[in-house]
Amino acid sequence: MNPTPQFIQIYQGQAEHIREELLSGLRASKAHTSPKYLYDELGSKLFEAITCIPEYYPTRTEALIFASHGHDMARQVPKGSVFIDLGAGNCEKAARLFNVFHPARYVAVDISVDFLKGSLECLQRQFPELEMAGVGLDFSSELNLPAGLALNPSQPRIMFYPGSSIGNFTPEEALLFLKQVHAVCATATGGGLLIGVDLVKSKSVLEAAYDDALGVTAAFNRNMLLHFNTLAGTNFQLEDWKHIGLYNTELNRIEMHLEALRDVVVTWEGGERQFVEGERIHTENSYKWTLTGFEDLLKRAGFGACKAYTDPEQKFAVFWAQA
Ligand code: AVJ
Repeated sequence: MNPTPQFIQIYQGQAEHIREELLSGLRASKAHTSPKYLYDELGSKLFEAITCIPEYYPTRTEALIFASHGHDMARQVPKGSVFIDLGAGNCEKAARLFNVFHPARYVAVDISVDFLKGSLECLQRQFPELEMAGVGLDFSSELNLPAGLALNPSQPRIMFYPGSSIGNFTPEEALLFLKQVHAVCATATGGGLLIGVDLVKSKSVLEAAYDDALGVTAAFNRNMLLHFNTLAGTNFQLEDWKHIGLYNTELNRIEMHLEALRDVVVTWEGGERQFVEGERIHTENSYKWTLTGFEDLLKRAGFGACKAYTDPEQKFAVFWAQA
């Protein structure tokens, strides 16, 4: 029995470093920030809401793929494994698979530390027999799991990266990231990676998914400004900024931006940045892949046999890639 999960917090905000990273992105001639700053506590909740809106098909489609192919996936995946959930959020997706994959241990990793803590404690009560650990970690630039986890070298490792978060990386970054994921699960025990990938499709379907009628995605994107104000002491005003979600057909990616509705001067201790009306802050990329393009990427990252599971309309794919 594990009434409370082990919790290792590495990402407790190296506050000065975060502030510098943020401000240097804002000062750049083309202002930009990392999508990881979308996920403060409210941001994580707004993302949860996004997964429920009618136009945002990825979460629902991925759930359908797991529901229809989960048992086939489980046949490929070794039993008694440690299930390592990268970007676990509310831990719901992994929890739905516990009864299919029967992992021996669950490790949930997320940058949104407090949100993760709450989710995991609740999950531990539902699954008191499953050994659980939480890791507060920003793995976007380096996947360095803490030694304190004491991963057992003879326990197969299933890396779980659902939701198409891989789309936040450029193709070059995705390759580097997947190489690191491969290194973690490439033990002699038959582990691998279970990953969700959003597929290339029509511009209109994609743009509706990232600029929904209810305005939840707009709130999610604009909330980043409130998070900046907290992290960096900036004075962004919500009413000065509007949400942009557009599909860049050349680069196969959704881009989210915040666009200044008028000339704006943003100030902080020791600096300021002027924006002219119409100027944008680039806040997120969400790359879309083809089935063959992504399989090729997995191979280049070092993975062996791959199997892709999709929905009937091929909107979304889940790949199982053997380490
Ligand atoms: C969590 C990165 C998979 O790219 O679809 C949703 C984030 N951004 N709506 C995505 C997101 C705007 C989402 N990922």
